[in-house]
Amino acid sequence: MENIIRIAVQKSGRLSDDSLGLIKECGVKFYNGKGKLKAVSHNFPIEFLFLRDDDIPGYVADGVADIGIVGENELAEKESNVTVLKKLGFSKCRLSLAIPKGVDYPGLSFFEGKNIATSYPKILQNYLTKNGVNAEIHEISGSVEIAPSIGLAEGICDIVSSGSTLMMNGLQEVEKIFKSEAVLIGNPNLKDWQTEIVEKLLFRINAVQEGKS
Ligand code: PRT
Ligand code: ZN
Repeated sequence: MENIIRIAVQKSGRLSDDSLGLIKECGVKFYNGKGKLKAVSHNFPIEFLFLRDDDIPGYVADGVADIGIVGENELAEKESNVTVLKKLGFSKCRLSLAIPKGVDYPGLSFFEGKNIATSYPKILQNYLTKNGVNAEIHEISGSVEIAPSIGLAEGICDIVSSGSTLMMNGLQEVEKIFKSEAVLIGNPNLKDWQTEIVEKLLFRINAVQEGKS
């Protein structure tokens, strides 16, 4: 079999459509049947692995996939050993601290000794440490926005895009702690022939992006 590289992309979710859309705009053709976990292109030496976004940094660091597309938030949280090859400009969002609406906010000291619910404990801990705040972090995997209303935490740290989820849950955004967008990541130890293929793909991605700007 000829040499091909593997790219890890999100199976379904907020990154999937734009990730696959970008690859298609690069002229890379493939068939991804519903529910399929793998696909091979028939006009470019690349194979697709469809995964949960949480697993993408780890698979690329381990070399199971050579490259991948993931949000910078997920990448920072996993602290995996990968190289960021290119910022892709989609799936933009931020990680923010939020507290119930109407509660007075004097500044970061508000969180001293308080409980904060989040799915991003590492990014949050780094931020709190850097700012000299001691707070208790409660890691939960979803529906973080309801934590204050059920008495689990005084504040939350979660992804914000338009802000409407916070508003619907009676919360106010008080600190923006991390900015994120989708990035193309790569294993740091690619062989020369793999790097050559990645460079070809990057050349096409750059052309697509320049065509848009
Ligand atoms: O199943 P899998 O694990 O693969 O997916 P997932 O559910 O973990 O992630 P998914 O598909 O929701 O998001 C993938 C990535 O998209 C995230 O890691 C971010 O990098 C990026 N992204 C961009 C977002 C948002 N925008 C976003 N708005 N991820 C999540 N949200 C959620 C957020 O959690 C909150 O509940 O949307 C809500 C806030 O949105 P607004 O517009 O109401 O502020
Ligand atoms: Zn996920």
